[in-house]
Amino acid sequence: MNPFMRIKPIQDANKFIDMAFRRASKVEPSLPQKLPPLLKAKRREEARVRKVAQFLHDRFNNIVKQFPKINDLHPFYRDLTDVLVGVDERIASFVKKLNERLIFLEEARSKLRKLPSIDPDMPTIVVAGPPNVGKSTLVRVVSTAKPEIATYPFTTKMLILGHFKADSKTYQILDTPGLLDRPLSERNQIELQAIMALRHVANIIVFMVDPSETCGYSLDMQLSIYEDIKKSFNVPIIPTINKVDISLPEMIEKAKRVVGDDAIEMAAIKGVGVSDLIEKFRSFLERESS
Ligand SMILES: Nc1nc2c(ncn2[C@@H]2O[C@H](COP(=O)(O)OP(=O)(O)O)[C@@H](O)[C@H]2O)c(=O)[nH]1
Ligand SMILES: [Mg+2]
Repeated sequence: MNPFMRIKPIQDANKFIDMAFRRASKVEPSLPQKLPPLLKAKRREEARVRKVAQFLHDRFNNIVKQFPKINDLHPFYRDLTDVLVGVDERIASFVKKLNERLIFLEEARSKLRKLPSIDPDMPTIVVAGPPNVGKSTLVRVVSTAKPEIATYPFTTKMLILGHFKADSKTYQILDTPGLLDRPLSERNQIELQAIMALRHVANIIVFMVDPSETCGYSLDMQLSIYEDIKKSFNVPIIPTINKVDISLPEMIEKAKRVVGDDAIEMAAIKGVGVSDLIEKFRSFLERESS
C-alpha cells in the first residue's frame, strides 16, 4: 500500500493559530480563592500561553510523525519520493528558511537574559527624582548587599537593584538612573515603555529633592518633576528632602510647601533619616496588603 495514504490533510498556519487560541481561551486553571485579582489574571494568562505552546507542539509533532521516514521506505517509494518532492533539497531549504527565525530567537534570548532579576511578588520601592539629588546614595545606604546593576534592554538605561530587610520581610529597592529624573513629556517611546513597565513592580515611589540645589537643578524645576511623576503613577509617593545637612532652612520649607509637611528630611550620605524612611515604607506596605 502507498505509505503516504494515511497522512491526514495539513492545515495552514492560520487554522493552527485559530485552533490553538480557541482552545487556550477555554483554559480555566483552578487557583486559590484568596489570590489577589492581578495575580489570578497573571496565572490564568500563563496557563493559556502554556496551552497554546503545548497544542502547537502536539499538532506539529503529529504531522511529522505521520510522514514515514525516508530511509524506512521501500526503495520503490524512496526513489519516487525523491523525484516528486526532492527530499534532500527540500530539507535543506526548509532549514534555511528557518534561519531568519533562529537568528531572531537568538537575538531575543541574548537581550532578554539581561533583564534584571526582579521578584514581582516582593514589595518594591522605586526611587525617583532629578539627577544628583542622592538617589543612588540612598539605595547604597539602605541595601544590605552591593546593589546589582542590570541593563535595561532596548534603552541605554540601567536599573540598580538593592535589597533590605525590615523585621523579617525582604524589600526590593530600585534606582532608575536616567528614567524617572525628568519630565515624561521629554521621553521617547522606548523610554516611556520602560517607565510603564516599572508601574507593574512599583508598590511605592520615593521621590527625592535636593533643596541645596547642589545637584545643579533649581528647586522649582525639581518640584515640577515631582508633579509629573505623581500624575503618571498610581501608587503612593513618599517625598523625601535630601541633603538637609547643606541646605538652607528656607529652601527646605519651600520644598515642603509643595511635597507636603510630612516629607522625610534626610542626609542620605550620613544615613540620617533612613530609618524614618524604612518605617514609612513598612506602614504604607502593610496598609496596602491588608
Ligand atoms: N551633602 C550631602 N551630599 C549628598 C547627600 N546625598 C548624596 N550626596 C552627594 O550628592 C551627589 C550625587 O549623589 P548620587 O547618589 O549619585 O545622586 P543620584 O544622581 O540622584 O543618584 C554625590 O556627590 C553624593 O555624595 C547628602 O545627604 N548630603
Ligand atoms: Mg544615581
